[in-house]
Amino acid sequence: MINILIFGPPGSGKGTQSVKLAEKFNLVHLSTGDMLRAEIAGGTELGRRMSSIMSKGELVPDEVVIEMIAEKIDKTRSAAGFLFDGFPRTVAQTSALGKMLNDRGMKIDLMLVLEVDHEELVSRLVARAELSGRPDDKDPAVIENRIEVYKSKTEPIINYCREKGIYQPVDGMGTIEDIFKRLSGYLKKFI
Ligand code: B4P
Repeated sequence: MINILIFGPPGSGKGTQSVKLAEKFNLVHLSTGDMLRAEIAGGTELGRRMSSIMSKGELVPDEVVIEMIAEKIDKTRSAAGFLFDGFPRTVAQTSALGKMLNDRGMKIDLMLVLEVDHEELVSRLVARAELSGRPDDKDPAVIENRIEVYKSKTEPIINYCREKGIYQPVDGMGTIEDIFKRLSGYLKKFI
């Protein structure tokens, strides 16, 4: 079993690359962003509560995403491995994931961090707003806030993973296929 974190600021290509990597390496793709958007689309009580937080570009409470992930892991224990996309996003989520995996005899093997220029992030998200209609992509101020939230709350996780020896920065600039080849190269070393 191999467990991978795919990491990077909003618009860095986490979701885009995760779909491709999960298919190629037969991993279960767990995206907390997708799970939360499914709650909103389904009109659930949780979705209604999370929608206003997400549309401002803020992070939803740690306990909400931790519970979602734990449920998914337990439903798919026979998987060849998990690809965590957009989770963890805070130091508290990272500790919770470490404990969750440890309790189940699993661990994080690799953290892939996509590195992308600021202007490129903004331009990708603005372009996606046209197609996706995502409220958090529509407003440039919300995009900037998401990038700020990434820097203040999510980036500190990198130090934790560096200390564990699982940190791998990856150039996230270029075409989707070029970046996919780079990421695949790192995964192949584990599979
Ligand atoms: P996410 O769904 O994780 O979304 P994201 O950070 O915006 O990145 P995403 O993965 O979707 O985009 P990608 O870079 O692939 O989070 C959304 C919100 O949910 C958060 O702001 C937060 O409120 C909440 N949330 C989620 N997880 C949470 C957690 N754990 N804790 C608390 N809150 C949480 O792609 C962006 C665009 O770029 C796409 O249109 C894509 O086609 C394009 N693109 C990708 N690669 C490209 C390339 N190489 N060249 C050109 N375009 C490219």
